[in-house]
Amino acid sequence: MKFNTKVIHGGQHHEAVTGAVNVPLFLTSTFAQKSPGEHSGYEYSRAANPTRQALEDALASIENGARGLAFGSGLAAIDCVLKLLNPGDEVIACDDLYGGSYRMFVRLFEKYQLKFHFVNMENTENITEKITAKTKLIWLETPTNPLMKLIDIKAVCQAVSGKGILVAVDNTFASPYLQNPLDLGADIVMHSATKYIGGHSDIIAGALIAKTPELGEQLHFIQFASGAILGPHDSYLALRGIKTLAIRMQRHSENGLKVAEFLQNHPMIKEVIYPGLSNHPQHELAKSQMRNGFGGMVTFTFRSGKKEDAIKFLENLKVFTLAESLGGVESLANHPALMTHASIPAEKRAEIGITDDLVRLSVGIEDIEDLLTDIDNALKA
Ligand code: P1T
Repeated sequence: MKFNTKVIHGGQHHEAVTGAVNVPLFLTSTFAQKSPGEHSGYEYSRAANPTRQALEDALASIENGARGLAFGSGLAAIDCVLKLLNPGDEVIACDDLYGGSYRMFVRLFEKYQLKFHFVNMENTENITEKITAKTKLIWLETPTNPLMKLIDIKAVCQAVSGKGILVAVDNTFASPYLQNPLDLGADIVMHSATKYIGGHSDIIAGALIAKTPELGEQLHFIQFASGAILGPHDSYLALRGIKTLAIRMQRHSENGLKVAEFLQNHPMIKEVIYPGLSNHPQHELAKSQMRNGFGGMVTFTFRSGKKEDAIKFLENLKVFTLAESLGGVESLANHPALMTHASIPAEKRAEIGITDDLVRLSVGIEDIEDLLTDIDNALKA
């Protein structure tokens, strides 16, 4: 099955009793048993629920994995991966990543004696330098949030191959339409399904997709034992979102490129970071690692370098909404230093390049003329 078909049919089947074409909402916490331990395969909805199962099967299908798991948030999915580790284990993570992921690593898991090394993964050698016998997990985003750096998934997987180190890729920014990390050698894919998977900014949800059934089983055990599952209503909405993922991503990518090109030619703008621009430092890698386009996320800075200019721009947008999050059909704008990445200490932000004049746009699927006019007017203001 090809991708446009997979998003609609992958892992899906009609409901057994009535033939309902869409999976119903199974609003039940528990399932009747004939005799103790003798049940239909469903016993308690924390372990499995048919609506969530349908979403999980669709996730496994579109990421080419053995098993999908759906969580109550993206962070709950990351938390599940970290619980594969033991005290003393080491994680190498990319230095530019979602502020909440950084906060979880440093402020929650360091106290359970996990050690985190944050490195610039644009150069794979920076990873190999940090590998010790205790390294158990590589955690990366590509493109990264918010600096849109690209990391060569295949090269990273080759560099750690045979060392008993898992590679997990947060594929939130690309979505499975643009990139399938398991095909490039990764062991686990993670999504904030709040974003492109859901696609409509109406749920908080997370996903993991495991390459092998064994790893899927280990992750499912942690999910079952810790309890951070996605409820049936949100599972239904996420599954409904997946059906239009391909067509939405096409428009996000078309609009994203046009917004990036517009900003690049604007006299007030200093740098535009978008993997689809030929001057992106890893444009060649983007072309080989991603497919069908480069997505809807665009980051840029002001020629003046002034925080006030960024703030004024954000306050004057009318079609774009100033809000955290991304990946919905509507365009959003964000000031990472004050909003999504405020939990990263200022010195650290400065070190990696999240400056106070940096703006991140999540370009939606509206008419491009309206989006460009909105940006132009807000810049004039
Ligand atoms: O918000 P939640 O569903 O828990 O997902 C966390 C998360 C994980 N990984 C990436 C790459 C993310 O972007 C996020 C959430 N990000 C935002 C809310 C944001 O505006 O960047």
